[in-house]
Amino acid sequence: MTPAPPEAQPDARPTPPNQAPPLRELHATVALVRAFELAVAALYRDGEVPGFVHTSLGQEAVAAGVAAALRPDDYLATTHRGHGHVLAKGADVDAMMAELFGKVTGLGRGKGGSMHIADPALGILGANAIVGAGIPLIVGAALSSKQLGQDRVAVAFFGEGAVNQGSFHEAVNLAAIWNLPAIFLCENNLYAEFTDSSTMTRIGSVAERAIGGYGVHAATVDGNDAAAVHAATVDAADRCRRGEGPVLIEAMTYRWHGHYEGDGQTYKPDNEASRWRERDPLTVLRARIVAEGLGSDDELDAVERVADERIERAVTAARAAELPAGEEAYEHVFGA
Ligand SMILES: Cc1ncc(C[n+]2csc(CCOP(=O)(O)OP(=O)(O)O)c2C)c(N)n1
Repeated sequence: MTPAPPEAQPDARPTPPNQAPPLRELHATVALVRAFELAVAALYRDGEVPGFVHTSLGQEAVAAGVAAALRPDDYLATTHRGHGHVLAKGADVDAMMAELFGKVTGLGRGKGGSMHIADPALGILGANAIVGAGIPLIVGAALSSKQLGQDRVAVAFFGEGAVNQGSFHEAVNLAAIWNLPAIFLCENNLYAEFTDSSTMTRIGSVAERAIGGYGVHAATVDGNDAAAVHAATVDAADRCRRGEGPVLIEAMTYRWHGHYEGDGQTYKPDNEASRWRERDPLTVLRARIVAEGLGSDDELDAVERVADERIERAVTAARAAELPAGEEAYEHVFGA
């Protein structure tokens, strides 16, 4: 049995007036990621984007909520499903799209593709095709921040499937005993590849595992509510910057598409997807924005149109760009 989508709880945790979540900013980011992922799914289906792609459709609120709570100089590491995290942290949209096309104008000059996006200037230490590999990486970044006397925070995104990897346990334990400014951001979308994640461990709650196993502060949030994710991340980053050590956030969410584009999802029960789609991150945000008088449906439609047009421009530019020249096949393979 997989858990049902969380019920909407608009009044469960009233926001103090001086700390209102940036709802319009969150909406614009979710809209941008949604437009990017929809375009990528179609481009992959049509054979324009090579390799494998794993989209985050349905999970966009996590990327938006976390990124809006970070500073530009904070670190981030992500996974095979990391387009949204990287875009929300500020990666150039044209360079992201070109990278997926394998074009020389891409963030990695077209050599990394979807699963190896990085932009160190923005603190984006990389997407990673190896499940769990980004988690120790951010412990290193958090250690450097502490050693250098900076107050930069490092965030690792990972799925609940990665929590059964040794790298997760070693990394969380080390961050805990060294009191490092690390945020472990688990996007629990209920499935790891084609397997119901509840069949992989006796303890269903990742937050409980972090608290009981390693004594770190942990919280579970509605991952389809960008404002709730934002509030949890603001709290986690504050704790980290105050020197209180690492925090784990378990964001409950759902991926709308398959593990990879083209996966038929026959392993999911009937009606599960439709129930989660009722809690579409865009719908959740729009309802709150309209209810709080922060924007009208027409204004929000316009924001979503702008996002679509931005992605269309990125696709046009990526199509027109060149592939890397054959002579540079061995250049930029290792970072200095
Ligand atoms: C070390 C390692 N083992 C196995 C794989 C194959 N693999 C790719 S994604 C995946 C499941 C990941 O599930 P989860 O961490 O929950 O992330 P999600 O795909 O749900 O975002 C697996 C087993 C891999 N890439 N790396």
